[in-house]
Amino acid sequence: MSMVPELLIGVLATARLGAVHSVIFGGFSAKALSERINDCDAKIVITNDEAYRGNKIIPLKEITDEALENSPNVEAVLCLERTKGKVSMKNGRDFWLHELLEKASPQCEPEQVNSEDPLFILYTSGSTGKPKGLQHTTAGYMLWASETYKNVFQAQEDDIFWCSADIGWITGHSYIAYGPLLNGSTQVMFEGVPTWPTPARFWEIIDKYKVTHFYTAPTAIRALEACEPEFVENADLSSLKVLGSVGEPINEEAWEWYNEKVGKKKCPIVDTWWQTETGGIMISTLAGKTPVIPCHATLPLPGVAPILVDNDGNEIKGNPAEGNLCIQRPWPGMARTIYGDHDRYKQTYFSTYPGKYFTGDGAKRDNKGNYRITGRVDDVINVSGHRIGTAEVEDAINEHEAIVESAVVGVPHDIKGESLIAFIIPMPHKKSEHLLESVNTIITEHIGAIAKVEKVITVSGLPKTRSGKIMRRVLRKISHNEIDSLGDTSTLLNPEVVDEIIKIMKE
Ligand code: 7RM
Repeated sequence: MSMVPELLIGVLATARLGAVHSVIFGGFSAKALSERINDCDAKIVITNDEAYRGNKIIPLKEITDEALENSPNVEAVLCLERTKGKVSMKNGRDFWLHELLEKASPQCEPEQVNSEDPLFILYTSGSTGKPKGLQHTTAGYMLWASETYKNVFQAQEDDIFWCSADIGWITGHSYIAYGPLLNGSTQVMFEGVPTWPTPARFWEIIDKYKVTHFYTAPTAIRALEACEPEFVENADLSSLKVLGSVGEPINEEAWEWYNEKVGKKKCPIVDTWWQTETGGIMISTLAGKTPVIPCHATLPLPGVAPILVDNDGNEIKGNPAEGNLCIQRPWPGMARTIYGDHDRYKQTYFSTYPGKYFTGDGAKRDNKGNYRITGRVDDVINVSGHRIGTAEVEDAINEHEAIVESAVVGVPHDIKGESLIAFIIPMPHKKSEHLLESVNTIITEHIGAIAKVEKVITVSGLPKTRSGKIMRRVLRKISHNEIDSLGDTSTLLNPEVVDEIIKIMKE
């Protein structure tokens, strides 16, 4: 569904029934939707006829219909009438929500469940393989969403909270659906995009509803910073008390702009570091209670035990320090498993540094113990605050009839933070015109438009280890123009391709 009230109601209603929800972002393709439905054994799908997204219409029911061709176990589809666009309804399977509601009883006793019973499954990308369905529990997750909301944002009785995330991501789960509501907060829910109909949209909403707490992502801040200053200057933003940032490291320029133009230098900025896996915020300033340091998440929340380790897993003691960010002890909100694959859960999070939860992020710690997250140290790329696994994108590209093999890396991007570029080996004798376009068509079909690549670079070989693994590190360094620090490439299976790729990139 799009960000309509019925989405939030659907989430809470599912929990009330003691059932498990899995919200899937409306930007995913039919194939991605079907894979997730099948992986979590979903029985009922709730969707819109269509969704409005800026000036576009997204045919959600049509995408669902296509997905269900490969998801035979779904028993019912509930469809919200949103645009009144034309859709086809399958007899016995598809139901209009408004018709069901006419006959439904207004009474529904909440089902009692155990604290460790699953509340939801949410899919996220990792460095290898297919997206993982992270399973969160009823009591632990809700406790963590609720307490972190209260402590970090410090919203009071009459405050108005607005988190601009989509409920299709964990930020929307924890800081729209659960955290604020568990605390009785009043909040704004927004169905739209920041730049439509004009880039004043966010600021007008803050002005109109007298928003006091605003929580968004650096990518949105950068996109709006790049627009004419009148858009932000013409709105009355004096209601704001606290600003939040989430999803990716915030760069200094964006931080300063957010602080000056939006917060008028009077609103603490809480830079909140956390993950789908952690359920809620782990490292952050507590608004008005602990110090703000530009671009720093600062200190762990009570009960959170971060630790930095080197690549061999040794703890880096003392300050300042830099290393791989791990968490030493469990916390109530942590995901309990990857649905259907507990071994993968252990392998992904607890095997790199035995006995510790590995976040996949790198971090620095200053003299006073404040953390600054530097970004992913694995093959996950953060595009506009969305986690994209290189393996997933490569799998899609490799389906291209004119491509033998591919490797995807992230490169810095002014607005998105990072964008994707693909190195590809073309199939001999196949015509490969309009490669960028056709590669992006395949990616859009397999995953969704959020995973599109910015560039396709044709090479004759990809740097590989002797065991056949693609050395994305080498490609990353070349595309970041860090050729001097490539490290030893002589142990590669095919060191000669490195020079070739450097030459192509220079051209
Ligand atoms: C909440 C969310 C998680 C990844 C995480 C980081 C990055 C998130 C920050 C951040 C620097 C932050 N969940 N990340 N917050 N990096 N500073 N304040 O985004 O599962 O979708 O992504 O996002 O790399 O591992 S997520």
